[in-house]
Amino acid sequence: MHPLAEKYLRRRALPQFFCQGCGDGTIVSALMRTVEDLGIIDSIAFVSGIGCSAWIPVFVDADIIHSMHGRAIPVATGVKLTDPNRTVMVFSGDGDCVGIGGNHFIHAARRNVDMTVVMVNNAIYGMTGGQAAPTTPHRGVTKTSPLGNAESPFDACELAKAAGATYVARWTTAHPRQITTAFKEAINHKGFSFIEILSQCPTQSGRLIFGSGDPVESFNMVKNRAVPIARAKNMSAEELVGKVTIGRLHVVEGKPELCDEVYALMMAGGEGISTDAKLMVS
Ligand SMILES: Cc1ncc(C[n+]2csc(CCOP(=O)(O)OP(=O)(O)O)c2C)c(N)n1
Ligand SMILES: [Mg+2]
Repeated sequence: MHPLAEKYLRRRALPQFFCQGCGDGTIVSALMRTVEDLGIIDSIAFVSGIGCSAWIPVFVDADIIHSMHGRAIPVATGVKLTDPNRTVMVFSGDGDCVGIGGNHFIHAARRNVDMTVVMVNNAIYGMTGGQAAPTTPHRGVTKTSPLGNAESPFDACELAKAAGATYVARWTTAHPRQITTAFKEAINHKGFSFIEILSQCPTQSGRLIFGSGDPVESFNMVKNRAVPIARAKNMSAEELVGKVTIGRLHVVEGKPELCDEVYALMMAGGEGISTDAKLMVS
């Protein structure tokens, strides 16, 4: 067994249940490396919703709440507010995060809660058998869009930025080292950090949307869609059709963070801190 797995794998959660060729295993491995490098196994709290990707942190033997579909972020907000010294990290699928959980997602970004949300985007509801998600490409064939998806997908990173997230990055499962770096940057960033990871799902989106259930082909399709932001800047709109930009997309420092604000207001008890909303309008 790999030394990191030897050290951090939650053995009582075995056997793992990811399909052959699923990208989620790569993310488990990046997470173990992150926990090791930052030495945070005892101070991290994972929160996840329901879905295949919600199982990622279950295989790391740290504190975890495996909560409800779409509700990981409010549960994580509660953990952070009651225990602000915790490193709080949420793992969710695309359906979990921007489908049923979309409203929680935008408000956590607006509040700038100090947590890291990882959204594994496989472009589909994987666990429940391949229904269309808000990330399914236009005209993509799924179990609930057999004639092709009539809707257009969200760009979750743009959504996070617009809602107020202060760290936003996107990588793919073909970038395990960059995922690890992004995890570390996001954890060390004060505020709401969002990382989207494009991942292959040979069983559902590979087979239904992208035309191949072969793990290697599914992986290569994800990899080939990705264009680093520096290169994308020199590409035309036509060249970028069907491509997705990857990299560290957005960082803002210094925006007030929710826990700091709440505790400062509580400690001041109404003294010394202006609560005049007119002063806050810039
Ligand atoms: C309130 C609620 N609605 C629906 C479900 C059924 N359900 C479980 S997982 C899931 C979708 C999972 O898709 P996603 O979040 O993209 O994760 P993936 O399995 O693709 O990693 C759904 C609809 C549920 N468990 N609870
Ligand atoms: Mg999904």
